[in-house]
Amino acid sequence: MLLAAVACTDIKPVEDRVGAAEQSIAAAQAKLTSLEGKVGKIAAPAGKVEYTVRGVEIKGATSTDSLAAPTSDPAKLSDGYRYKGPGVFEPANPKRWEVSTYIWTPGAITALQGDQVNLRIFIINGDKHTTWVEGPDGKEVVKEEVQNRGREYLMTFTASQVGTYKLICNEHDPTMRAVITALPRS
Ligand SMILES: [Cu+2]
Repeated sequence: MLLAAVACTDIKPVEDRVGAAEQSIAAAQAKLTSLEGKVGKIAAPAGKVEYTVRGVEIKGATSTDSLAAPTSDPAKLSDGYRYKGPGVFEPANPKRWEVSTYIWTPGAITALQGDQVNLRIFIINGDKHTTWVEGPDGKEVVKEEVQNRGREYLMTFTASQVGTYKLICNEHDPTMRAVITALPRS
């Protein structure tokens, strides 16, 4: 009898600990079940995205020996194109003709709604670009500023609206226009 009483006394604390452990496991399982219901539904926190954008001029030239000059002036197709016809700008090389345009590269950027978007802009070609950012609603979200060759500029805005923001250079629009698409966060 004495032996049995000792055994019961020893087992009781163990049973208590097992019971406590079972309660902890049950609580953890309940927590896990509640979290599983939220998987894929938790929006990522708003962040900061930064892109380096370059202002560049791209050119294409040939000779009338290879290809006749265009019959309509490319500069009249859009404000964004430049054209140097045969002999007009290069008398010493009368057969050469050239087309060019200014662009931003990259020209398409993606962000999530609520992100702070930093555009770190470096001007490689062109002495002067008057640059600003337009929001999806057509309103100015970054004030217009003059940007010069060889300088770096930081344009910052919060993409509070879903839709397309535009980085625009007045002098070389519409070709010098980059789009920043703000997607819904979840
Ligand atoms: Cu420009």
